[in-house]
Amino acid sequence: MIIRRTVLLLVLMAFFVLPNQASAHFQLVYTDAVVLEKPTTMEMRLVFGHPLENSHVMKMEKPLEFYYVHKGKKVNLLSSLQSIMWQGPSNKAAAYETQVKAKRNGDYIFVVVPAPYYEKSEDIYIQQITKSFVNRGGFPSGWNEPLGLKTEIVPLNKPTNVFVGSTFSGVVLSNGKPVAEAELEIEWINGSPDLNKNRFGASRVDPPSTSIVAITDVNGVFTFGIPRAGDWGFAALGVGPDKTHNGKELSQDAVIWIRASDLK
Ligand SMILES: [Cu+2]
Repeated sequence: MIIRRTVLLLVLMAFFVLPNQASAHFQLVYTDAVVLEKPTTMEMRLVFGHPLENSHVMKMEKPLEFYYVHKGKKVNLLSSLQSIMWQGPSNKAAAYETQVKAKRNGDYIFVVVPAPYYEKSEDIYIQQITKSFVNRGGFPSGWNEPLGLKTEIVPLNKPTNVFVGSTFSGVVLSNGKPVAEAELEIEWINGSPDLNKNRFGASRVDPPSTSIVAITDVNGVFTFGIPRAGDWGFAALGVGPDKTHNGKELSQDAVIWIRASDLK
């Protein structure tokens, strides 16, 4: 009887829990403060994980590209990356760190082009071309401009200064063209990143039972109402022009991170 109940429970779990889990992959380009007043050396981390579910972290290979764009000028950061191990709630995985000086006013737009990651459970490669933003001095300088990436999300609201209760909109581009009906997964960093210990903290909320999804309109635009302060990530799935890698399907995704705060 107990065995039967256990089997039934496992079947139910497989049916109801596994397919519904809100566990989208997200490439993180993370730093603690995204609005800087003084010249600052930023601690940056590149981590590949499931931020809302706050479950296992995935192994990153050395990225193909990592740089920032400041007032139209590209500053290569690839050679500054150092390998680290990042601790998730259930495992550790290879990640990267670096320190970046922000001396001048304006927007620092970070871009990582990761090496494609082989996801066994889906038998596909995933490559999340990811943008995140830091502003110094309150002077905007290009956060709303496309960077000419294979695929990217261009923000329509200032990504370093989004308030809880307002909305965030963006345009999904592939080869510079808006993508209609693109599906986006939306997540919030549930376990606060601890950059001293290179780990995610404990989950602060129970993740929703299914993923949060938005679809772009005919102009490639999506909008999401921000319910909580912190880091929100948007991943447009499979929108990039590259469709295969090593003879297998490639999901080339565009990811953007924004920082939301409470209006006090
Ligand atoms: Cu994963």
